[in-house]
Amino acid sequence: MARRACASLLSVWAVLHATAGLGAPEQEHPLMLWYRQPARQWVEALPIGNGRIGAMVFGGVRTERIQFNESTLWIGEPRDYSRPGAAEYLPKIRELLFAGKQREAEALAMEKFMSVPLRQMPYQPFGDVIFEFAGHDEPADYQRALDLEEAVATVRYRLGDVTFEREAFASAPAGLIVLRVKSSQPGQLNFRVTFKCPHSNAVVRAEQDRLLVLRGRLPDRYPRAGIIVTNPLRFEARLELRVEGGTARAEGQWIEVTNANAAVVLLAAATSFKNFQDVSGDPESSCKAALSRARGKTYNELKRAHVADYQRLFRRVELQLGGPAPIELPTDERLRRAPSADDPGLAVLVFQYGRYLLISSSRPGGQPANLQGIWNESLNPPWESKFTCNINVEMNYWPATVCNLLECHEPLFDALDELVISGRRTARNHYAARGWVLHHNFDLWRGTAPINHANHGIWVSGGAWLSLHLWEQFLFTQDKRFLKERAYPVMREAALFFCDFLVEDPKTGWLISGPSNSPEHGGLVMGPTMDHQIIRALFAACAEAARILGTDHEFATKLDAMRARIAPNQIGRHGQLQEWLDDVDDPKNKHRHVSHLWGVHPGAEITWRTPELFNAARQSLIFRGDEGTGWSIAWKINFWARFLDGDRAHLLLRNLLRPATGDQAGLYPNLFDAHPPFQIDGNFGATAGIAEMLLQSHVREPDGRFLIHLLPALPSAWPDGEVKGLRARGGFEVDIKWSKGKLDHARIKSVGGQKARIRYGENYRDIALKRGQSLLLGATPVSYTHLTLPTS
Ligand code: FUC
Repeated sequence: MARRACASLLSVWAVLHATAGLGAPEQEHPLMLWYRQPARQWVEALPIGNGRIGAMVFGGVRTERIQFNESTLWIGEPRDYSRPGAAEYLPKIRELLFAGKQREAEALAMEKFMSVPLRQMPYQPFGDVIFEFAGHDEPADYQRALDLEEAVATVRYRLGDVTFEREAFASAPAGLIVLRVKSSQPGQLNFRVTFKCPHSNAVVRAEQDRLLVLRGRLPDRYPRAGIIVTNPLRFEARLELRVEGGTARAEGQWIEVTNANAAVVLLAAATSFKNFQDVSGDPESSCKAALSRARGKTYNELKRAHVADYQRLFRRVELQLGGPAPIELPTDERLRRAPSADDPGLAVLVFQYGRYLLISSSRPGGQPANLQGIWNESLNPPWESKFTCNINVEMNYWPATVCNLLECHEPLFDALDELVISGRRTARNHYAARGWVLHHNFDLWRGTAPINHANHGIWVSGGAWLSLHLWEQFLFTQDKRFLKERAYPVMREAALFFCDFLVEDPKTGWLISGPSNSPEHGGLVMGPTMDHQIIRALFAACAEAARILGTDHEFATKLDAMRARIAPNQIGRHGQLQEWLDDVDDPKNKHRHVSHLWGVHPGAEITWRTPELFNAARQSLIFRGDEGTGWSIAWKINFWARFLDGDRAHLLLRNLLRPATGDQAGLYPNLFDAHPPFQIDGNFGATAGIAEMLLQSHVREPDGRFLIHLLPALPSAWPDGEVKGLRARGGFEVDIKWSKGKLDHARIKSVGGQKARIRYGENYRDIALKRGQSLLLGATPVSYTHLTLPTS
């Protein structure tokens, strides 16, 4: 679809460029970020990544900088952050909070209850590959681009009659970054290449004429939150050069290439990290192994394998929104224009960019996407570029399910297996509880204890929320083996923690959560609404999973009974959904977090089926306003979609599709989301939000069937369009085509073999499809045809 539509766009494009005399991008489709000048700052450079190694391509002419990361290079070492004996103070902290003495409770918690050390460790940059092209001073027809169809970054310019081209991609199958530099005429390519490294313990040497090595350790001693941290991690990068024509010569820290036609650079990078308890890996042999695997393969073979691997994931979903899509404009100019002229094509680009970024930063076997995905140039990144789990890391994974990238969810599940081990210690030491608990952040070392400050660090629902990601994966795939082997054990222990942790509120008799907080808002409290919504969802999911698996009958019954006693959602005096047990919300408060709406999204206990709570939640969102940090705006897109208000969701989307300024959320020139500063959650949240406007499947019928809601929040700005390959709960793949604001048809394919009810407007249709069967559905419930397609 995208390609067909592009053919006509492209001819327009070609004409425009011919008349304007501009250097037009050569690619064949509009899923591309492109620019007429090199990146001056990091947030203009273009990201590539294979899930483990990420790089930012600057596209400089005389000097090219490829700043790279490897996902396991972090300060610190295996350690237990929990504080033995903390649990002794839990009753006193609760007593103080019940007595209204929040300050005293926080002070006691700061002294006796927090993580050791108080902060977690930062993610680190690895190094830069620097190319110098002497004499490349006055380029003509300069253009750099990132092609989302192939996941390849390119740079092209002309010097006199010679055109120079560079291509860079991060290959998951090869485990390498691969670059090619080439000139259009033989013997014209002259450059030198080296590594730079921001860590003082690193050494760079050209060990052979075609081999550069960067070898290092992180600083021996690193002061952090009042303690000295030791850093046992070792790291190594190896750069292997293949030169076509010409010569290559090692010269100290540089390799010099003279009179070549083309050169291919293979970059391997690794650390000694094996898992959160073991740093005895050998980065040198990891790099050598990846390079030797690539040795028999030509550049074109490596590229073909990369493109095939990437497209297997990327091409599952296509989106087209009619209306203007000024692809003849470079992306930075287009972004500057977006606030004054709506650009649905930019929404498509941002939607697919989110999918691109998830594929590039989260692959099976690797680390989950952190606050910056995998891309970070700073020794001291914002919020340590950790895994913040009171919204951020969850938002990173919202597109994994609905946007059909289910494998990209796996690194999060691997991290969960480790967090269970660490979280059991924290449950025992801080709460004398069974099961496992995770507070509002984790790092490479899987810290689970409360960090930073009691007024926001003691938030107990990180593990519960993340466990629900396992459940969601099951809902989307209906894979019972996954449920049994991977999901249920983690969910069960997360629920077990809350069985021991919940306390009876002396005033109401309800079971409540506490000490905890409503994320980063209002300090340490008993009974924040968000916790109760999450715990209810976890208990319900866990009980349902036990029944599906035919296990833990009594435990499931106990969870049901406890769930019924948890403090309910309450409507307050301003008509709002209460954020806390008491009716103390301030309708003027514009705080970025809107945590008490968790039950609307990503939760599902407040829907159009519960109109009073639904309206109260909407009122709360209206009070909070349409601004916020990047992720906050992105969450609000999803909320408004769930409130079935497409135009308001679109308005929020436009608040994100604008240039970021010093303190205003938006997008940077490379379309990275600005909190500000850069934080990747907003990219992923926007992608999920666009999907949520077109398809929802969180509402269930009393018999457990999911309701697949077509075009629930279609904005008037997108009257015509088509989406293919979205996923729905219950195990479905959904294509939808619409025109003039109305459904043309939808195709629903079963991948899980469950029954479902379809909703479009006020039309409903029940379906029962076997695995692999599809149904073509028209705009009204009578106009449908039954198709049986071969199982793919
Ligand atoms: C949460 C948010 C901040 C920021 C940080 C990484 O603490 O409240 O806005 O996103 O995570």
